[in-house]
Amino acid sequence: MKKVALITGVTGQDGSYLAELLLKKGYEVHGIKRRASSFNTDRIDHLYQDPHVSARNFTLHYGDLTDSSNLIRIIQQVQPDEIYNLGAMSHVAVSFESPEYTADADGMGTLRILEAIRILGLEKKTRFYQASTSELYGLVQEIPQKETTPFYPRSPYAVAKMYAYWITVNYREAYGIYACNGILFNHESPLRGETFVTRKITRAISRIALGLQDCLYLGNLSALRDWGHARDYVEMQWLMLQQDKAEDFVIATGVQYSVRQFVEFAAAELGIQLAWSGEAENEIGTVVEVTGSEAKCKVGDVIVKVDPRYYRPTEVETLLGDPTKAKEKLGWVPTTSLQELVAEMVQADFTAAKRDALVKLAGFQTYDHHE
Ligand code: NDP
Ligand code: GDR
Repeated sequence: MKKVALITGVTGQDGSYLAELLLKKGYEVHGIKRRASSFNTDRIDHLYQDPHVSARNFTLHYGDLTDSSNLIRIIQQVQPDEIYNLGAMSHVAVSFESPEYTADADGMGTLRILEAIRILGLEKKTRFYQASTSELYGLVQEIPQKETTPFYPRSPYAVAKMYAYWITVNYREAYGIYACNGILFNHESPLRGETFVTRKITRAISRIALGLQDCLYLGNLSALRDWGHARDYVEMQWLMLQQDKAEDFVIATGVQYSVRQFVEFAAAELGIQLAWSGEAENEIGTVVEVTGSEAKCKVGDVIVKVDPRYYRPTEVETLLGDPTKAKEKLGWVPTTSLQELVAEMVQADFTAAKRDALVKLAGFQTYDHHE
């Protein structure tokens, strides 16, 4: 019998990689997507199967984490062996603008799924994965952070995710549901949303190199993060649901870099060397050497500037994970270095930027998104 999985947030970065992984493993995969006024399935279009073909193993359902009856109906219909709750308003800065919605989707949404499992009597059948986060550590109480490190959330997003974390633990203990939290540190890829800092950097540097954009505006350049590759991390999400006993795990690389270093690596990938000057909100990055044959920017160009608009009311300055438990129990080995991750992201964005440059050269108008 094929295993059946249901993924919330299937249209997101992790949802796409996880759906691909589960389909390769022979699962029947169901995903929940939101209704939007434009197409929002770019990341999973390569997995699409014509609904007119009878033997499908990838099916999308309209739904939303804020809608209990919709979730109950989908779970009743799908009867999943595994639910991966990846859906969330996942942008930390935006959560300060929309705190109530974030609490509803990220916090209450998790409760709604767990209650649906209970209402439908699926406690013994359905295993549940909760996309928990290193943001729970916020104002860090211990370096590096592991499963036992106390939480100190620093944003409405992290506070909502803290509720989700504990309700997952509580339903495991109260009702015997196989439910676990993956406390995942930042993970990136060419599919990363364009407004998260890594992708914002790799897109902008690519466009600047080709003369499509002048400057990249960023917030806190000194923030330190433990960045891994999303493709590696979704494998651990799956493995967490394949154990004898449900447990919570930290997934991280154990290596930390600053946002400033990420910019340097991305620029270097296209043969552009930068020097930094100024302090904090006046800091700028100036081109000091260009060796890349395709890079059009010149020595002396200021291509990075700090804009305090991107500062957060309360910031998470440093995150560094200790994935020892996952290494011992799940056999976790982070396979992608930051340099390899940056190279993959820059190459993908440089190819996209070249396409835009060609379109422009042919006399057609192109518009970039702004944020
Ligand atoms: P994305 O932002 O790329 O994807 C989020 C997904 O959730 C999208 O499919 C989005 O739909 C969907 N979604 C948003 N709101 C709702 C809602 N109300 N109802 C149903 N679906 C909704 O995030 P990632 O793929 O990067 O992350 C996956 C999960 O892991 C998230 O929960 C995130 O908080 C968490 N996480 C991520 C980490 C990372 O570094 N990537 C690290 C730790 C945790 P749409 O496409 O329509 O917007
Ligand atoms: P984060 O990711 O908040 O860690 O949450 P993000 O890439 O948004 O920020 C990382 C760090 O970079 C700093 N920064 C900027 N961030 C953005 N987005 N834009 C900027 O211009 C900018 N300049 C500096 C931030 O201040 C921050 O310190 C991500 C999300 O995927 C969450 O859903 C997930 O839970 C955590 O990672 C782990």
